[in-house]
Amino acid sequence: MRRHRSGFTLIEILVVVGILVLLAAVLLVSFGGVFSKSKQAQTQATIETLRTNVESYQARWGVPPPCSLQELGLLIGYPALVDPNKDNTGIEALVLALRSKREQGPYIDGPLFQDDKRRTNLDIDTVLEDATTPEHLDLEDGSARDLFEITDAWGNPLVYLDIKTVRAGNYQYSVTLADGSTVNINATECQNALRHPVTGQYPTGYVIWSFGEDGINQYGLGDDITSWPKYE
Ligand SMILES: [Ca+2]
Ligand SMILES: [Ca+2]
Ligand SMILES: [Ca+2]
Repeated sequence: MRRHRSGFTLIEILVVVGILVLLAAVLLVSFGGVFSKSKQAQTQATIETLRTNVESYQARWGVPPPCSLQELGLLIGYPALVDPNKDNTGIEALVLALRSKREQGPYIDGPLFQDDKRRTNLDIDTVLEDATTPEHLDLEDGSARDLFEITDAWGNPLVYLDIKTVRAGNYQYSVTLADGSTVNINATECQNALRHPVTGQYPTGYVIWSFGEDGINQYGLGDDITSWPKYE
């Protein structure tokens, strides 16, 4: 007489578990992809907002904001403005320039600047304590003297350079990342990467880029996210 079979055999259970594990892996991978894509899109949107802000500034001043705090200080009638360090210097100058109320400013997008997920001060620096800051710089109470950066969706500061400075190649610029480490922007490597591989032309006016998901600076190549049309 055949024994009545009850429940599942070990093989059957293993097969079912295997299928479930496979399904979970597929779901995880596809959700991971969606998540990373949304961070890329978010970062691209932040750069686009900044681009719009820079265009408004440029329409009033004739040139994009300088990427040096000293140069910005001279331009906006605040010669006491000096760079306390070389960390995040370009994006700090950009934020400060876009916050200026001069010539129909401020130019920076309010929500972008007020969103603490995208506004940080990773190198914890400030404008000189003893300097009398001009009213048009709009340095509000509390965070008044912080030299802010705008970050990408992974928490790393965006890089900002005006093309005049890129061409001259005599600047010092390092980036403090979200994990506290610091990487240098190499002026020559930057020139090589920013020039179009066929025409040799630089992007017009200025560049803003994010290091992308890998957090590694590729000067706008690889997975970096850029304000100019990518070369690859
Ligand atoms: Ca700094
Ligand atoms: Ca800073
Ligand atoms: Ca990268």
